[in-house]
Amino acid sequence: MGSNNSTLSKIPNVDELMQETGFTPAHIVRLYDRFKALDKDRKGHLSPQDFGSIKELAMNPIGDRIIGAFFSPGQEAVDFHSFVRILAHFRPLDKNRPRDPNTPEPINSRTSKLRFAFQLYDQDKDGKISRAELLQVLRTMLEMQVTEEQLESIADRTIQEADLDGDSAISFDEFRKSLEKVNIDHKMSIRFLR
Ligand SMILES: [Ca+2]
Ligand SMILES: [Ca+2]
Repeated sequence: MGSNNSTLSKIPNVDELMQETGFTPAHIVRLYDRFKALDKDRKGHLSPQDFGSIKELAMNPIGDRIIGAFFSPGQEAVDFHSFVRILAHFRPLDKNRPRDPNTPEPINSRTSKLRFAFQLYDQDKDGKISRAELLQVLRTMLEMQVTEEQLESIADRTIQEADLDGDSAISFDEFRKSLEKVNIDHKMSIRFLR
């Protein structure tokens, strides 16, 4: 624990960060080591290229989009705190912890996780997944396995099933309802934290 403490003391506002994300001191230390290892030229922040060496992302068909989620529009650097906040979306739900209704929604709540997944689809950030946006994701995920015609029919069927207000796009609310029974932790099992 001694070396953990000396690592933690290097991180500004580490207590707030742990409270906000729910990560334990041991998690934070591991993430800090991971961050430093990714930051090969010791810039103190990560660029999109630094993420290229994460094997789980390189092999993930929508890895580029996940990497994109770490960066705000026009931004090319992510510091340690933002890095940890994004990764907190991948932390399993706290099933047994009672939630104080006066505290803000935890980052790893089901709703936050769904919102994170939703924005991976909604690339123009207009709050809706259009048919074109859905097609783009499907095309990357199912590359080579299906014909363009089959892709389009999967996209149309998906929208038809999820679209409740008939605007031929999927809003966040419709997205959430259509995923009501899916185990979101399983869907988001990117194992950064091993
Ligand atoms: Ca959109
Ligand atoms: Ca709709």
